[in-house]
Amino acid sequence: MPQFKEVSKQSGLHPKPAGLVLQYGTAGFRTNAKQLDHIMFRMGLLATLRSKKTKATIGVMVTASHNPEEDNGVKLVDPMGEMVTPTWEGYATQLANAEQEDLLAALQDIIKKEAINMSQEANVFVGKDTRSSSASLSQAVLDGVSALGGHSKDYGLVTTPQLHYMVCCQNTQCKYGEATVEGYYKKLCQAFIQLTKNPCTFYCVGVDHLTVDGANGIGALKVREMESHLKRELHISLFNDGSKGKLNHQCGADFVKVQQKPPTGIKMNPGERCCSFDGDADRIVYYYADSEGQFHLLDGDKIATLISTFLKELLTQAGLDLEIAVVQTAYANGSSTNYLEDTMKVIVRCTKTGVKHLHHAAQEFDIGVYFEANGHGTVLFSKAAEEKIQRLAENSSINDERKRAALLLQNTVNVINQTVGDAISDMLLIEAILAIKGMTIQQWDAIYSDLPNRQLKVKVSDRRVIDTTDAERRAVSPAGLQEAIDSLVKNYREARSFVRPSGTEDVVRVYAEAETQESADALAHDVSLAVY
Ligand code: 16G
Repeated sequence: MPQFKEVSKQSGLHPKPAGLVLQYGTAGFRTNAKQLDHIMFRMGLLATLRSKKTKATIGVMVTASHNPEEDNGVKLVDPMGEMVTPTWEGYATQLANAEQEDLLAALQDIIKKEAINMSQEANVFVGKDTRSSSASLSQAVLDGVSALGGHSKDYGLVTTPQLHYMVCCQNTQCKYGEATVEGYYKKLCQAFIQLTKNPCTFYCVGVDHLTVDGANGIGALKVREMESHLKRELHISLFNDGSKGKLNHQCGADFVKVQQKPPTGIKMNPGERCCSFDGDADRIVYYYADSEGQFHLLDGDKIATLISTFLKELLTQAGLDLEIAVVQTAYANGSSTNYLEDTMKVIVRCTKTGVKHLHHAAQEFDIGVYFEANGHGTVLFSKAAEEKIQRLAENSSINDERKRAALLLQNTVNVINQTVGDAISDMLLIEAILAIKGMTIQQWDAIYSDLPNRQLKVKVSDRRVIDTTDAERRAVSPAGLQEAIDSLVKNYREARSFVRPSGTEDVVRVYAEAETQESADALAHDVSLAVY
């Protein structure tokens, strides 16, 4: 095949270090940036094949999310903006690990297995985060695409969810929106402005101000870009905007969630809402300090509760019979699950960690709200649900209450990036909900009280010896581990604990929750020793 000559030639410029083995993990490849040049080139090749196979535009995002600045990574985005399918994750690993001389054979193997028509046109969208390594690595992706004769569009610096959005817009012939960054801001901000034009907005509760920690990453840049579209409807004080600090260092959503403390580099006034993005702006957590200076975290579980409560109320007011569910993972705080099931009476599902699992489960409902406790999440509306909402919003013969609810639902659909968790979109939605409900962050926090919890990581010689079941809530191997955890849990009240091998780091993660912080800490410690 003529393209193969070019692949051979170009791959010589992006050689694989002999013997290096990397795995397409929970969210793509992720490791020290120095090891990634050949991976990027090959992901350019793979995205081109995937595009030929699906006859659609495919996305490639160069980012390592919340990892340190020295790392980088790459994620592939499928036609509707979702994560690439597991079979192709397998191909990604296969292609990444083929030694230099076996690369063409590995490519041919995929082409054969998938019966790819090589004369089919291919289109790939490429985006990157602000890491210093991202420029040359995204060039390597572009080289891979052109080596196989594909067309590429380089979006340059974008958040991960923005790239997912562009891919979806392109493949829906712009039904989902315009495939430009401007189009993204316009769609989300217009919906936000419509939502908050309600008479009782922030101004009547005196909290129109939001502090944002941009994690010194791409999200900060994009919040700045978006501000003019918000028409001063939301006043944002942006910290950790990349002008001084290091990406994700002592800041960002992952730091705040795991450390359960505020990021450095921000100014927190008592009672004021603050939020942190992660390094590629696909996660968000909220927090505030009370008048005694005590820190309060509102994580993905609190966000899911706020959003699902709001949607459920609107569905009732609109008189729409749509099934709503919340999808969580094992990390969801026990109090959130109890509140959702017992008080809110919504369906709750638990899946394995990783966005693709939650996204998939959420697709089974009319409205699926999915959030990981770490702040990654969004809301999915089925096509039928969107159509029902649309029809009601256009119906002129319904009463004012139903009409108002239908219009709010319609604008809620438009403010949400349904392709993937999106810190910017989630932030606008949360701000709008608080405004509409005239709710302070303290009132939101008081919906339920989190059970104290602790997360630890344990370094072991081989984390793969741990295998789990029941959405990672129980260990099936090594033998005896689950029994040991069960007996440790019995020592504490309202306790729960689980272990799972990380999909992004060479560690085992331990989670524990219990009635008091001391008990949660002690249980996590005990369980770590059982793993070790
Ligand atoms: C990745 C996942 C995130 C998950 C985390 C778990 C995506 C886009 N991101 O960041 O959802 O919570 O991995 O990491 O899927 P772990 O396996 O190391 O605990």
